[in-house]
Amino acid sequence: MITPRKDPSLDPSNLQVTHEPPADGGRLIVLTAPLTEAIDHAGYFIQMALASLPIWMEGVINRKYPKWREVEHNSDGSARYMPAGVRLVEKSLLREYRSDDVVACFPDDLHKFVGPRTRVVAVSTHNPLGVTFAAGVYTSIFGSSKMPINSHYSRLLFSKIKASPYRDNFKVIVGGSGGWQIIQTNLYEELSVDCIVEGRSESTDTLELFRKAIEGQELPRVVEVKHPMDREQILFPDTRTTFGVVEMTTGCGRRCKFCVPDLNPQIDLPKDKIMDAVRANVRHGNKQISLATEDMFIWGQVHTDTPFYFPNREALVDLYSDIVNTPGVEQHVLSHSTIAPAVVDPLLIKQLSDILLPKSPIHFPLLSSHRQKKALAPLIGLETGSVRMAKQIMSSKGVPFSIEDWPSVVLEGLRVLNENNWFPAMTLIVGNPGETDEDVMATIDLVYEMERRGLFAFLIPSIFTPLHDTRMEKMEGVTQTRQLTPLQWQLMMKCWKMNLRPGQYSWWGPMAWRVGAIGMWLYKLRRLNGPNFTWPLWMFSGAISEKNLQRMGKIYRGKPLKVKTRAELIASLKPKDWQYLRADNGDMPMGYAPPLAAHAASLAQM
Ligand code: B12
Ligand code: SF4
Repeated sequence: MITPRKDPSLDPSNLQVTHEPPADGGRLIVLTAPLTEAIDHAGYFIQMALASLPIWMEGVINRKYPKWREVEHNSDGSARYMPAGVRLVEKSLLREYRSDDVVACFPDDLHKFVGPRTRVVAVSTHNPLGVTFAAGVYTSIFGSSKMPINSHYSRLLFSKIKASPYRDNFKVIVGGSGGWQIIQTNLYEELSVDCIVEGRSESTDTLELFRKAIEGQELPRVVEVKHPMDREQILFPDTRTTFGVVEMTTGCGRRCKFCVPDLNPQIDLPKDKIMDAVRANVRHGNKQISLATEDMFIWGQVHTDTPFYFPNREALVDLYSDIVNTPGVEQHVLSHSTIAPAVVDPLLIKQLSDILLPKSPIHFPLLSSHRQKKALAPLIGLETGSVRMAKQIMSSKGVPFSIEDWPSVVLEGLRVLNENNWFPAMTLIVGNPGETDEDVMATIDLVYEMERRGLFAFLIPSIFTPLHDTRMEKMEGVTQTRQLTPLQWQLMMKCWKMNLRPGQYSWWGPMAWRVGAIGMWLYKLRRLNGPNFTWPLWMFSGAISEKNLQRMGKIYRGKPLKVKTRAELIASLKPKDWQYLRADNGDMPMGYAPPLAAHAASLAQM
């Protein structure tokens, strides 16, 4: 858990700047989000870095992106763009309130809209305290000041609201995927929050809550609102969203025990509404679009006669090509996916690459074979290389393949992806409850096997975090970096070493890295992270070769894995699933007969 430090810049009494009250008395309902979650600058990675780096490293971001704090406004001072969550709250409220009662603004502009007339300030937040996967880990590895940059800015927002001279007149309602963090840390008073909403704003319960707040009634601390059960009830933004985020699906269906979004119903949203929201973004000045999903490959295959894990190739190709061909869309980025579909339908990956690569803003010059060196980088969960662990926490992660074959599914899927210039960011969970040294060694084996095969994914190890409401909510894994075993540290450092491979081809790269890593260790990290961290860091720095470190008994070098080929994986499928395979991918199982309709069509062509 992140321990908040006392920072005078967050003290509301230091923030009580006197402004003229808004001429119109302020808006009835003011919506906002932390600056670091609202910015639409420099692509996804900046926000991920803001969530993962401690506040004392903010200078790194400032140097790399000197303009990251510059945001765009509409003529009335409201925000030109806001995270999709804010836009949907706005849209939900506009079903009941007039447009001049509701406004969405950046934190620095709150004083322009919060006035004596304001009754609700509603905050949408993704990750206010940095206690989710990955975000907390890196700050705690790096720091005496453990607060991630994003948490600092979230707290700054709450301090500004707390310092408002009209604070007694309005209620503060918080929602979004990070609201649970405030519930769990019980920071209501400190952050000056009255109520947290768990669930989607479309719900009539949310409207009821706002009504109560406007009437000045006491609000419960937590309100759980229902998730819409069908696609028609989900609203879409008709103004600009941060990074052009438009929802594509809710839920997932693979049922991993640690997962929050999987708790939502599996819904794929209608294409016409997605396209309207894409056009609305473009109309309001956005050039980038990203479809938010847990697994892009289920779209078009939810509640059809085919199991969702056999992707609907035609539907996906049609959707994505219409999006990238929408006039005004100059950039498109992928959000989340799973890896098994790449093994199931490699031709789908190829066709999507042909459509999506030209509009991808991501360039990997040392990895991509695309003529402009473009790449696609969805976020994919690898989580563990241990079949024993995978069975416990995510037994359906690789369907239609058996979880026994999980390492092969990962390696084969990554091969297909890399061949098509997809270089995914893959998350790994370290310190799962009950994780043994053998489990960690199995994951290390998988990572070394990737290296041996020349496969590339940006590996993001994070420490197990029991997320609210999941089936692992009550479980505890590793809680501090000092508790990590030498093998767990080694896995984390090996991932980072592999990630830096494409950046190390200059003569000075490895040298700078060695000196930097060891200097940092001498200066700070050895005290923070304890003795188990020492040898993995030497391995990471490359100052002593891995071979020598293994000889010295300081690290475990993964052993070669016996991996199934795609043909062997396909052959392992249950015969009842053969009907969903696409023959044009090849590798069909022995005894496969094409489905009758296709067979008849091919005969007719003869
Ligand atoms: C797109 C996305 C991103 C993008 C863009 C984020 C942005 N600022 O717009 C990027 C890649 C930058 C990103 C980064 C991160 N993300 Co993210 N992201 C998503 C994703 C795929 C979609 C989010 C989205 O816009 N959904 C659509 C909107 C409409 O949904 P929503 O925000 O939940 O809003 C609904 C409700 O929550 C509610 N609501 C929202 N706000 C409010 C406010 C009020 C007052 C009320 C009443 C209701 C309400 O109503 C809305 C619907 O009507 C989700 C997964 C998902 N499917 O939700 C993960 C997800 C939200 N991200 C997650 C994480 C962990 C991160 C990172 C910490 C990852 C990292 N380590 O770097 C960072 C944090 C970034 C930061 N600044 O701190 C987790 C959050 C886990 C948690 N908090 O418990 C999720 C759930 C993914 C996951 N499977 O774990 N992310
Ligand atoms: S595959 Fe990903 S989104 Fe789906 S249930 Fe597992 S962790 Fe959740």
